[in-house]
Amino acid sequence: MRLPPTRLVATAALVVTVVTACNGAVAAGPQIPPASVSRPVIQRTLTAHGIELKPADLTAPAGSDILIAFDNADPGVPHGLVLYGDAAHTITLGAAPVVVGPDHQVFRVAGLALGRYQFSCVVHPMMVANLVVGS
Ligand SMILES: [Cu+2]
Repeated sequence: MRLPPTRLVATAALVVTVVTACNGAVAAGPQIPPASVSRPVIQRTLTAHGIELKPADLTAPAGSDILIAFDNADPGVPHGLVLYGDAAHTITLGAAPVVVGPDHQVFRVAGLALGRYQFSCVVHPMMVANLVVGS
């Protein structure tokens, strides 16, 4: 089949646009560290129960990868956990998708610098917990 010249140009422009969009999405997406990176790995657990995150405060050493185990213990209630890097909740460091409890998920956060970080539920923003990364 032979496309008329105008149709061919439109098709080529569409392909270029899609490729550009894909490249932009990859560059802006979260950087997943390769499995071969030899940082220490620790695990912390957060539970959603009674529309609260427990415990309210977690600690972790700087530079360790953290496996966040998120336990949604509220039957029939959707929760989605996000770890933010700033108080305004504009920097997302890791997240578990929204799921209806009871459910259990694990996500990995790459080594963090010293500081204070905050967990929150995307469905219930008043559900918060702190992560204090120390030395
Ligand atoms: Cu929630």
